[in-house]
Amino acid sequence: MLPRLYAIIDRTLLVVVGDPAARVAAFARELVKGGATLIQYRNKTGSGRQILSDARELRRALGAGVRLIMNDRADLCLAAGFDGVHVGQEDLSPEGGRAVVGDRLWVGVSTHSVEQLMRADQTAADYIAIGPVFPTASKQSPDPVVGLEGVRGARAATRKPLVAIGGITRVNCASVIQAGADSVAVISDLLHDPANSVEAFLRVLG
Ligand code: 3NM
Repeated sequence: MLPRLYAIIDRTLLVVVGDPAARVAAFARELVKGGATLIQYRNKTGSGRQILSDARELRRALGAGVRLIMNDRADLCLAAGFDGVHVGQEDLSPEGGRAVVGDRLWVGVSTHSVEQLMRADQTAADYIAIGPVFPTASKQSPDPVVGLEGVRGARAATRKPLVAIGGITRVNCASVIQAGADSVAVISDLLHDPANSVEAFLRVLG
């Protein structure tokens, strides 16, 4: 169900010159050119208006072949015609997200310990993320790193598709898959030269 690479666009980490929605869409097109098929849009600081504007442009630019996931905002997932919503421990619950987006779209949930993961396993979530696997500079106040040991523990505790996140690079991604993750979610190691970076990840991940 999940591709090996789950690309995340964090709006606050993109250098935006000119039309911001066009810049976000151009970056996403590069990811797709490299082979990305699953992309999350993440924007923890922008207004609803800004998020929707970026998201609609993404949907328009990428077409139906790419699965687009909205971070946190189930309402804007629907408004932009996205394919799913991803919620964190402090966002809507997976059931709350499901109530908004319905049964057809995906709901994903972030967890940061095996205890949280076991709770998430009992919810309506379609997939579960565990992290941070390694230290990360892309998230404010990240939880303690869970390491590859945390990924192994997560794998043992759920049969749902498992996404690993946090500090994952072309260099360490194979070890994360080996530890049991179905997919790796990546922000910073895609920022520079996105098309070639995605290609390099996919070469390693197969
Ligand atoms: N969530 P990078 S770590 C958005 O632990 C996010 O749930 C995390 O970015 C979690 O690939 C993280 O640059 C940041 O480390 C991932």
